[in-house]
Amino acid sequence: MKAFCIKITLIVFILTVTQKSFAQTASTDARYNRQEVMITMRDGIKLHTVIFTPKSQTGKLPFLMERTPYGVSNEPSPEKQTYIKDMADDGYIFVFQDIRGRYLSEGKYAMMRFSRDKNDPKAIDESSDTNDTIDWLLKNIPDNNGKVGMFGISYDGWTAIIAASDPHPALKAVSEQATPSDMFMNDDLHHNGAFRLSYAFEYAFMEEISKTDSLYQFDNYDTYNWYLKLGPLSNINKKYIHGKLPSWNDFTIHPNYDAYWKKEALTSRLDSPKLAIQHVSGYWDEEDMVGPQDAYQALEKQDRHNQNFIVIGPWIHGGWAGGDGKTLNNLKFDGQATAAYFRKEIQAKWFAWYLKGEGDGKFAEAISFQTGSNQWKNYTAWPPKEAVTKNIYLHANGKLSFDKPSVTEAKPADSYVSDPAKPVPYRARPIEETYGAGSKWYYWLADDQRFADSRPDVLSWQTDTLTEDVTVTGNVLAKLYAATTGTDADWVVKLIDVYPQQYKKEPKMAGYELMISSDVFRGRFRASFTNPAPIVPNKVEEYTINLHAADHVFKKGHRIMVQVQSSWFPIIDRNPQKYIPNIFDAKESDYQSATQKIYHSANFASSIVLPVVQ
Ligand code: PG9
Repeated sequence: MKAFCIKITLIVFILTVTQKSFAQTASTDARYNRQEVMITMRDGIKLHTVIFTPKSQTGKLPFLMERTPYGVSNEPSPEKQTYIKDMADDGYIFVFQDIRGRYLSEGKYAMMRFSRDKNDPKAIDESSDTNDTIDWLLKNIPDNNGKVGMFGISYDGWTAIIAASDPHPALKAVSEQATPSDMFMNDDLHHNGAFRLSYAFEYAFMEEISKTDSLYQFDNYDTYNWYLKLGPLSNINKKYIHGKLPSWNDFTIHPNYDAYWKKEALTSRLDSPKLAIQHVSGYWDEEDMVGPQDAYQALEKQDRHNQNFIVIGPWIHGGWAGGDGKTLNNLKFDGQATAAYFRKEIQAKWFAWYLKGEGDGKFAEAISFQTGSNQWKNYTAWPPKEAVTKNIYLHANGKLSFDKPSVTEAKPADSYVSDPAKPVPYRARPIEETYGAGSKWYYWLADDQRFADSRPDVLSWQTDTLTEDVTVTGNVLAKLYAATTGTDADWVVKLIDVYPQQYKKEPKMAGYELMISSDVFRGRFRASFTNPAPIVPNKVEEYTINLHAADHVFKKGHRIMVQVQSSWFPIIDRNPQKYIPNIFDAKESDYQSATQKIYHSANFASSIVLPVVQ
């Protein structure tokens, strides 16, 4: 998605306005000429494309292209779009295209279409559509310099990176931003095999019920109630959708990490960087935080010509595309305009070098905005090699410390009852429809976790007040030793920065519990994501959970906290807690309460593995 703000505008817009016909719609003061064309693909299907050329173009210019499922008819002139204004000021030929089967493009849509069989000359996929479009542009748009760049956020980032996997020779630079990489392991549809119910259902409905985006009409404003009343997942088709959403049907028959998900994943589609690639990720991206980190790692192994770069900042999904980025919900970054800086100093300069040869061509391998210290940092590798892993351990009485539990630990474990009839909400209720009016979806990863920590089914451990800063830069892991009375369980682990209870600098943040990294793990997948297995009741198992990248300074005077719980509803579907081979087939009676035990003994020392920079 281009940006969360664009997504809101887009949805409001599409709900109220019908598509306009092809017309020259540039306002008189626009600095770009606009044309709308239908470009014919190799199989005869025509794709709707909007092209902007600068009115005062003097020399030859490169193309900058974005391909999207979200509709391009209403694309304003580039210099009026905050996201690309700096590049519009530099001068490019901008191209926006509706992908196959969406909005005004012909053909059939497939969500994250599989790669084509290259032995079949008639086969198509997103990269062949891109290549056919580039062929057409080079021949038909005068005064181009023969070079193309692609950019885009989320789905649009995915179309860009897919184009880079099988690139047209003219494609020279791709900035994929918040692309999903593996929909079973991270990103929009699942996390570590746990199904992202509300997102998957609402997104599939939005994209597949019609060619233009439309929202599901919930009869309950608080969708927590709607999903709870839904009961077993099979009721989505039985009661509401009746098999009309192809993706939903696929989710129900692919509950494990099988060939379907592996084939879709970027890691199976990317080999080496064949052109310059920039990956952009947000530390608080509620949709596709991990995708760019994964795609970067996958390509980095083969990056022989130093063409693979990563940028990570303090942003929600697409948060760098609009506004100045001086704040993130309640957080403030000491006046640093992180989004505006990205657009001008990173994105625009990077494209200017690779498409026009302007600038010095010096780009750091990894650029990160470190929160807490609120400073941009350049690293020679991501994760940075200078970080040293240090475990921070859970203890009895809610304590957390860098000391390992000893044999004299007061109590070996803490426990709670996880009841699927009363799952822990993932954000404070009411939980509005994901993209519904007034939805607080966009910021939920940065919400104050105090709404959850008083529940009896959420456990917390915290350090004493820190006497010095603790800087965490790199990938965070949780090592949990846990047992359940059930035969399946979800484990949600959150690493939290607790602000001082008296916080004069920003009184609204006093005592704030800010998630720095978090994730969920579905217990059945502890040995294999492909072949799940029941958990043996009451047996202590070790779970290693990737909590992904962080670059954060826990400041002196703050505390570090860890929370553990077994539901995150309805973003994650309820685990029945009784092993059912396919949870999409579970019956109401299969959902049962379970007692969960989290261990912190000398033998079973649960901890968070932190990459600490001294
Ligand atoms: N997160 C969205 C998405 C991308 C790809 C597939 C499914 C969903 C998006 O914002 O585009």
